[in-house]
Amino acid sequence: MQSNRSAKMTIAGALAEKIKSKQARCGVVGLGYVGLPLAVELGSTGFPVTGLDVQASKVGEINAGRSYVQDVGGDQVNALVAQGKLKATTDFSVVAELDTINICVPTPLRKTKDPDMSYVVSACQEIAKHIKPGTLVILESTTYPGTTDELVRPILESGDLRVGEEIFLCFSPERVDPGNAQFHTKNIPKVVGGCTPACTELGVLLYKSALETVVPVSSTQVAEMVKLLENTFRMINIGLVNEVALMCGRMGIDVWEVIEAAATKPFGFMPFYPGPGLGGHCIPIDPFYLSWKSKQAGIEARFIELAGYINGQMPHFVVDRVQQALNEHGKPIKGSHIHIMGVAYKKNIEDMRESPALDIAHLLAQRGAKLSYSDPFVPEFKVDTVELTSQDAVSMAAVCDCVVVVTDHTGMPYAQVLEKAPLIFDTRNALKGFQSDKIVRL
Ligand code: SAJ
Repeated sequence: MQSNRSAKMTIAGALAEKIKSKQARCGVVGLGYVGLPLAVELGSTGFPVTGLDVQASKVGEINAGRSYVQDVGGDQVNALVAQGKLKATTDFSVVAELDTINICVPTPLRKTKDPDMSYVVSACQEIAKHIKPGTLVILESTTYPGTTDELVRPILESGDLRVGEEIFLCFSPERVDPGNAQFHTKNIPKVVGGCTPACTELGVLLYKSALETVVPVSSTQVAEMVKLLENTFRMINIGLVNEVALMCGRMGIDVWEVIEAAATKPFGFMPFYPGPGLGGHCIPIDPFYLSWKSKQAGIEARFIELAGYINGQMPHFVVDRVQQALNEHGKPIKGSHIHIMGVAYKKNIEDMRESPALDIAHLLAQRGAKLSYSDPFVPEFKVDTVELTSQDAVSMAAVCDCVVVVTDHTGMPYAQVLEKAPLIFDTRNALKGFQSDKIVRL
């Protein structure tokens, strides 16, 4: 009669063998900018992968061999689907046939700046209905420390399977940086921490099979906190440099020149740049997962709150400065034609989530400006209830009262715009190196 302990070792051991031999049937829940690249990476490594998503449209695209994620080539998806290495479904009953499941669903904030865990909870509830013994589950969605142990684990253990014995549970922060040509899923070091040592070992084994560098940590809480430190670090430093920009503006100092010179320090300094505000689905969101949890632990995260306030004020600051610049040209903002260059939340991507351009356009329209925009990555842009389409920047520069550079996509016709525009407000130093009294910089 096998001892209970050796039976559990057998379960973990059998799963380890499946992973080592690439026979493990991998599932990825949530096929967005994190899940789809991971599914493709696992499939390219040789694992049979099943993508799971609640959106039938995404499932249909993948099964038709097409990609809808900027950094994933349609040819990659098509090849994997043709080889039978990748398929997608909305049917969670397939979980019963899976050996590993990575959860990559959104973790947004509610309007009250509290974490919205609804996507994670519903994914885990679906998984719990069908999960079999010998399954490794890894949560990748950015979240507060304690989520995996306090929220996910109880849902997965709602049946008679126990984490660390019949099933295994880890947290591994996603570090996808959309549009980054140098770093992608395979070569970004992967941090992973499990509920038990056996969980961690299996998580490390899976990622080592597909990725270049794996960084095991001692717990799920450490892994959860790693990601929040990374992104809170960015958000606070962006807030700091935005505040320095406000100071320099008042003191008549060129903040861009200050940062460029400070960046010559070969140690102990890392340049961040002022901008029109904080966009994206990570940096404006993740730090508030940390401040929410730390408040529960009795610590006010004052740095986060203050940086959040400063970053949130930047669109208002930009609009005030535009109004001031127009005023110096004898033009009220009301009735002026303002052309916005670049509306995505950062350069060279198409993503509009939390883009500061949304706030800036709304505030300008609220003050009576007539708006147009150019963005090669964003063909349509809705300002309040008005649907705009991307226009040719040079033609617009010739007829507008002011151009506002909000997102500095590479390759936009800055020189020609400068030639034609009567006034340019540059929030990104996109016209670095150009000298003209038509340019007003943040
Ligand atoms: N921003 C500034 N000044 C800066 C840097 C950024 O105003 O110096 C603005 C951007 O314009 C954007 C927002 O902040 O509106 C966020 O920019 P980001 O460069 O942080 O880009 P994200 O949001 O795509 O962040 C992702 C993150 N990746 C993950 O969470 C896995 C972040 O951790 C990366 O460090 C970042 O990409 C990156 O370095 O590109």
